[in-house]
Amino acid sequence: MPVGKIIKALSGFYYVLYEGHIYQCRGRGNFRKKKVSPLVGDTVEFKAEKQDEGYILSIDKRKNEFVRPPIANVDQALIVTSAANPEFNALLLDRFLVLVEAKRIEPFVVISKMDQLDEGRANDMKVYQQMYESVGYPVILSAVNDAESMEQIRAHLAGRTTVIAGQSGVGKSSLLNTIDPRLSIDTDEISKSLGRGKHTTRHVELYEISGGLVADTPGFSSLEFGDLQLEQLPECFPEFVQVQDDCKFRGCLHNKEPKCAVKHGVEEGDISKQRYEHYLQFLEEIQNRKPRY
Ligand SMILES: Nc1nc2c(ncn2[C@@H]2O[C@H](COP(=O)(O)OP(=O)(O)O)[C@@H](O)[C@H]2O)c(=O)[nH]1
Ligand SMILES: [Mg+2]
Ligand SMILES: [Zn+2]
Repeated sequence: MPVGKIIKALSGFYYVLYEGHIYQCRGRGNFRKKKVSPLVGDTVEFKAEKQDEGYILSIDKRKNEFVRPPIANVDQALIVTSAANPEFNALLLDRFLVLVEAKRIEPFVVISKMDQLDEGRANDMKVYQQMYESVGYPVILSAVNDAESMEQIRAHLAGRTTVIAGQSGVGKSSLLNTIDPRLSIDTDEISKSLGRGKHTTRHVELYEISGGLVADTPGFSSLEFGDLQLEQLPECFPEFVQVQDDCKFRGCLHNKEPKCAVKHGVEEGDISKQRYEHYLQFLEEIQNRKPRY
């Protein structure tokens, strides 16, 4: 049986990519009894006599899976945040990074719309770039009219399955369309002229870009930490993980504890004070979360 990849799910059909062709399939088989339903990103065994009359027979074991957006087998997340319109927001960026780290997927960051900044503000973004890269996150400063930045992003997408996260309006769809004009994904501009309102990206679909697959999803629709446990939060900051063995207490939350290596790192300027402040804010948010039963 051929083994392909689900690149789109719509109205009860699954679209399976196999050797450059797309097969429209329905679900059928063992997974139904096991109450597993196919997800975009699944590797599946299928059978198709015709291209529009296929059946999915089994689903391969998933590397990971997500509910919002509904997708499986993600290798990395591209977090897009804009330098302007909407204004750069480091707190929101750190929130996305935590959510992605918590899912154990590798993030990389694009700061878009750099063409809208004057030199002074552009330099501020370079300082952010250096800081995040020292944490271990690749950062690309981009603009759709800056071909070199588009090429860098394309190189990052090659050969892997990527989800794109980021606030509405930061330029996610524009970026993909620029990298590969064949995609013609709806962007804000287009949807406005069609009078369809702002929320243009509705279903999850994987697009082929330079040998990789990319999902332009509505992003992480929930930016809440949901079921993230308090103890997990420090693990979502790689620069904390690097020094945590030097904290006096095991399981140090780097908050009120004495002899904390993270706080020491902040004082010494080795760890970004702003990232640490955001961490404390997230910690408080999780601590104040209403218990769920
Ligand atoms: N100046 C500038 N505008 C951009 C850039 N990228 C996107 N935009 C504009 O930002 C708006 C939102 O873009 P869109 O791709 O729909 O954002 P999405 O909601 O993240 O998919 C549109 O009006 C785009 O033309 C960029 O690099 N520079
Ligand atoms: Mg979009
Ligand atoms: Zn500590």
